Amino acid sequence: MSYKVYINGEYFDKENATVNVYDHGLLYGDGVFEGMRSYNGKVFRMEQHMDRLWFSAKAIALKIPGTKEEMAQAVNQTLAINNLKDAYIRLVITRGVGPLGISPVRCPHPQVIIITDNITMYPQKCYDEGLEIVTASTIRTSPAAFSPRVKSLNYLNNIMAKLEGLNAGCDEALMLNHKGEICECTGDNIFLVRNGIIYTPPTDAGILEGITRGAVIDLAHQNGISLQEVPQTRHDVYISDECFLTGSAAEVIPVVKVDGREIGTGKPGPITKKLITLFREMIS
Ligand code: PXG
Repeated sequence: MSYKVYINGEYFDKENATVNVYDHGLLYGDGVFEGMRSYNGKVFRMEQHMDRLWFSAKAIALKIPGTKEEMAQAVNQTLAINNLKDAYIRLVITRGVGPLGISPVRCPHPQVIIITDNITMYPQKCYDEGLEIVTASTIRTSPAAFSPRVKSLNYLNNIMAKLEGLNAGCDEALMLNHKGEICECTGDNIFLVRNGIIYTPPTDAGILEGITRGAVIDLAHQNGISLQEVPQTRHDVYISDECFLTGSAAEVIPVVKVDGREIGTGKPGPITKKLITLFREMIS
């Protein structure tokens, strides 16, 4: 299916949706993005995605053209034009075209790109049986270097960790932070369960504050399940009863093995299953 792609207010067939090679998004990874989901024609937590996009842009001194409301409208219009109800949305803002050299000041026109497409999730088997992940030796970007809270077009750090995971025969890799604490996976946040309490690394562990992470925290609170945002180590992972990941693409997915060690019983646990059910109810 050839979906139409939005570029700066115009629609192009997928095959002709191109950017200029002088765009600093391509030359230097200078830009920000959001990965969103729509369920039954409604974008999940659209406002939060717009807020995060605007914060990311602000952090790199990039002025997004128009308002959040106009951007949300453009996303909805792109979905409608492509007749998509359940979709993956990639919203990209690049620094725009400018002369060679890293200075962003001579790139006067940021580019706004909205791609809507079908989503390829993990196979159902992964949700039923759980993922196996491995700790990567590539650490997450230190907040002292560049804040991981910015969803930037620079993903090489995570891509290197993803490669380590794939080379180890796993679907995902767990990244530690500069202090050796657990941080997140390459495109998902991580949660642990011990003695009925859910634990997840706090924002200042150097994570991306996932929208799905936020939804799971809300669900835990609403359903009387204790949840604490406190630093976690690999030791905490190994002695956990349950582990799961969250992300716009993966939603809520169990993890049953980390670094070759079984987590809990080696099967998706009851709290993970409960949250998967609650999350599916929330999006339906
Ligand atoms: N950590 C990182 C580093 C991410 O990139 C998440 C956590 C989860 O955040 P959300 O807001 O999605 O709950 C992400 C999200 C893709 C893709 O196309 C990547 C993400 C989300 C959706 C699609 O690879 N990353």
